[in-house]
Amino acid sequence: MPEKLFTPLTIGTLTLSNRIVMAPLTRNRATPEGDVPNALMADYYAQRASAGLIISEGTQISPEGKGYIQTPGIYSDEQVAGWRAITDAVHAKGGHIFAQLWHVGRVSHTSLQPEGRAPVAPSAITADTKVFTPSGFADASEPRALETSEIARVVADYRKAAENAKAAGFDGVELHAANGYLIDQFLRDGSNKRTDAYGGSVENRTRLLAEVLAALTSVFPASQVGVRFSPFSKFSDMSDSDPMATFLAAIDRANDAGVGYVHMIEGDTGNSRDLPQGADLLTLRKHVKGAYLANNIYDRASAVSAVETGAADLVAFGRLFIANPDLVERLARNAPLNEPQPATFYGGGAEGYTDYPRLDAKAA
Ligand code: 8OZ
Repeated sequence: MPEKLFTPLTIGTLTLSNRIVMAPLTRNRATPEGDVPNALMADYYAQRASAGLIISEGTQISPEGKGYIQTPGIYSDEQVAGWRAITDAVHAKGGHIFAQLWHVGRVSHTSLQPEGRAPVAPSAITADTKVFTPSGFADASEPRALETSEIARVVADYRKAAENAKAAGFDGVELHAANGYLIDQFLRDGSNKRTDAYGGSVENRTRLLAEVLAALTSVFPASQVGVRFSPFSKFSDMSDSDPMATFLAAIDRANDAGVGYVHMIEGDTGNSRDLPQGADLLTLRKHVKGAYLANNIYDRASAVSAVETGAADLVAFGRLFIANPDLVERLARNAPLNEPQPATFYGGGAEGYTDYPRLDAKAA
């Protein structure tokens, strides 16, 4: 009997061939002119198509949603055509792929924004974090607080991006509501000091999340929409006075929308699985009505165990998928893994991207 991690999972009408998910991973290899997904990216994703589900790298829903150079977008016709070649390549290998819809909010720089404008955010509070600009790493710029009247336009940008994802052949979309980007900035009270219907109470701070999920589920069946949270992550200068209350309410919004899965970054993104006092993952996990996708520093043993015990339905791997295109086969055979090379994570070409060897190539 294979461990449950290696068995199929059906979500709505989609049957994933196993419970191993390729996490969304920013790699900064889109074409610099127009942030267009390209053939190199198609090769990279197709190499990883044996994942039960691939979640694309964050793809900005609008020019305003961009916070780093060479991240792909999903608002122009060229971008949709570029993504279409990628989803075709993944489907040809029997895989499934969702688009991660991304708006960075305040985690941006004037040099990356249309007409050099200030990035937008719930409140005019600068994030103490770095972004990657055309001239290298820079401090995030001071943002401008969105007017209440502008929020409908932001929601419409998300809806349009979901329509584009559908046109590009994606099997679904994941809303990036984690890691200190726009939706997360609204959720947590360290970054949201608004006094309108989108700030203050937990109900108000989760309102944008609910409106965006409603928009996405008007385009895709709700089971083909996921949402990613990072309740305890400090990444990009984030904080909340009561993360359990905030994220139980956020999960309520996800449940109300009927999403297919909730993707939880358990701990501090990419750094540690330590949790603050009072944090309890099992309580969050039990609150999720759809599938629960766990992420953050899993290895084979902890992933097998999480799915076996029901602590997770699916487990996402990031760095291990960077270094092992055939991660599913390697984990299934308990084979040795390639080591990820951080120097080539962000930007560059094929090196450290599409040239990690497969097991069979090594044997040959
Ligand atoms: C690392 C570098 C740039 C962006 C995230 C989209 O943390 C990111 C990201 C990660 O969600």
